[in-house]
Amino acid sequence: MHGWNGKILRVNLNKKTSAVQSYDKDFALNYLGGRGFAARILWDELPAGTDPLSPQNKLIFATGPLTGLPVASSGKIVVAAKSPLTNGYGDGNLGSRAAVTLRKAGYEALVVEGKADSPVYVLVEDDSVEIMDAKDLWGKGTFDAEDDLTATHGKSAGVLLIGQAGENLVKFAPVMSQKGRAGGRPGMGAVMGSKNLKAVVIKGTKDIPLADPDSLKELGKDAYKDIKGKESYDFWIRQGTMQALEWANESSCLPSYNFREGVFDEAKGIDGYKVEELKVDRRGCPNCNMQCGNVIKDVEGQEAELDYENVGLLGSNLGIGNLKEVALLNRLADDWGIDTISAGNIIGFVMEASERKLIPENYKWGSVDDARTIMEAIAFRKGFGNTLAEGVRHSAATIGKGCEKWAIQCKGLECSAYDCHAAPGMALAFATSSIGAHHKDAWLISWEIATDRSGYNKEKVAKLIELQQLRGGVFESLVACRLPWIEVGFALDWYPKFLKAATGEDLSMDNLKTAGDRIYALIRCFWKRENPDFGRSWDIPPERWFTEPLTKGPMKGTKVDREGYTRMQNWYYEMRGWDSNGIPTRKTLEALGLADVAGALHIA
Ligand code: PTT
Ligand code: SF4
Repeated sequence: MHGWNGKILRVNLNKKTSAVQSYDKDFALNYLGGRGFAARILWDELPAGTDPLSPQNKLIFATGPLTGLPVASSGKIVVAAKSPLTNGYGDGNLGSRAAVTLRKAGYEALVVEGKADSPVYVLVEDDSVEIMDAKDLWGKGTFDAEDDLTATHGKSAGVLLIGQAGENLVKFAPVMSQKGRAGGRPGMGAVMGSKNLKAVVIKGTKDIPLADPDSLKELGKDAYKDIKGKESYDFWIRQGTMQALEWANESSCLPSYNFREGVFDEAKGIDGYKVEELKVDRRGCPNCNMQCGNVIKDVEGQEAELDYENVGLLGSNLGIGNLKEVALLNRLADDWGIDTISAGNIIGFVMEASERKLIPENYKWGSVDDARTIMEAIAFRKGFGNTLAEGVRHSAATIGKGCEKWAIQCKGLECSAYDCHAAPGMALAFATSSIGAHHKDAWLISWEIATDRSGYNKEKVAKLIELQQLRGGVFESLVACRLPWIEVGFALDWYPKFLKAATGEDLSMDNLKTAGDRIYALIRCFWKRENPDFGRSWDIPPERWFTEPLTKGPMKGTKVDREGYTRMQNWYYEMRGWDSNGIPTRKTLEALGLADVAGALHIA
């Protein structure tokens, strides 16, 4: 096989063993890599009803046929497991040297199962696999722990690790790398912690087998040149994802005060231009020539890497208009290994609960000290932080008194930084995303705002499905960063060309989209198998967006129309070939080569 190594590395922490498993071309073509591999492995191997924090859960690090190649932004890796936050499928995608070194060690994926008796890390050096003692690393933040591991194993080693939040099983702890790359929002870091696994360190020196290495090299060079020549490239380099902040505020979708509003009076203090003023460095993922990690110094003079989502949730959503204060919260989240989106969402929820006097603590909007106190309580599970560490859905259910209506989540995952009072299509995108309310599968909102923002129509639903195929299916499985395509207009037709040179296979965009549909349907079935009552009532966005209109900004008075939303939800199921309860039909599953999955779920 070319393009794929054809090997998955298995490590069992109970038995202290490792093994290499081969897979064939059919598996590669049907599931591509990354999310596709992870979803199939979890479906095939997890006994139904597995406790996500038990040794039986499997933690999967998976790359794809483009990972690590000298082509645009290919230094990414998917981390997946059954989620302890949502009880469904969970994954995330982070940039890390480990993405490249895993492929160079000869594997597409590493699957970790079992639980070590005491803290360990896994060391992979090509064919050698060792389970190493990590007692001295346990309890350390990700910054110090990664420095220690790099000092021991050298700078060429890729490191994936957790902070104290993952050790403490905070249910929205992601896996971290390179002091500012985070992936696996629905608690992949907690799954790692539950296995007593502090880190994975990977060194690889082999060549990835390629069908046509010369063409790939040429294509890669041309592609990097193409990206650099794009009109929007220079502005991207200046602001990166932070350029979205001005747009979000002007478009009234910047979450403010726990997603009550879509505009923030102090937006100028935390926007992309402010970043330009304060920027001291730029970082990013391997193999990328449009690196987007903006580094500034926080209020304590320490470096922190900022992205739009982080600033939306830890800034405007908390009423904080000082970027250096936001950077402090961002740095602490990176060091403790806690997801910035869920953390900012939950802190906003707590500030609102305090304002409404539903909890005894007196927290104030705009106070970085209060936000820090709450985040620390979560990361270390102190006091009420122990409840908050279970996620906003659980916290709202614990407090009761109607606050579930303003717990801003879908399927248990906290919404990322787009207020949807005036974006019904994006509300549906959050509600139907495969991991809970995350924008990665379908960032419909920019298209929606630029077209028919207030419409409830089939065109919107069709666009949503297309984005889910491309973003949630293709990019998550190839595995490559999608930002060259989305942010600077790098054409999609480069990807089949890269694949042809790497694998020798003619895979058109339509083939890839079908693989995307297969992966989406499989993940949907995984949710159903793990949650027997799973169905259309799980695809509903937060109540606040239906019932509390915006009170200011250009979209003042707007809220989501429930009937219009239901119509779009119905069209969505029809277009996907799912039944009216949102479950893929047998016909759809068979057409995607998933008859066995239909059988396992007894779908007639
Ligand atoms: C992603 C989510 C995002 S999406 C952001 S900012 W964004 C948050 N970043 C966090 C962070 O930082 N620290 C922290 N402690 N928690 C964080 N949680 C949040 O995690 C990220 C970029 C970005 S920046 C985005 S949009 C794109 N995401 C991609 C994706 O999902 N798939 C893909 N094929 N390419 C992507 N490219 C872009 O990557 P999750 P990263 Mg992240 C400090 O993983 O779980 O999907 O959550 O990977 O290396 O940090 O790059 O405005
Ligand atoms: Fe990483 Fe940003 Fe480059 Fe994507 S554009 S690969 S997120 S540095």
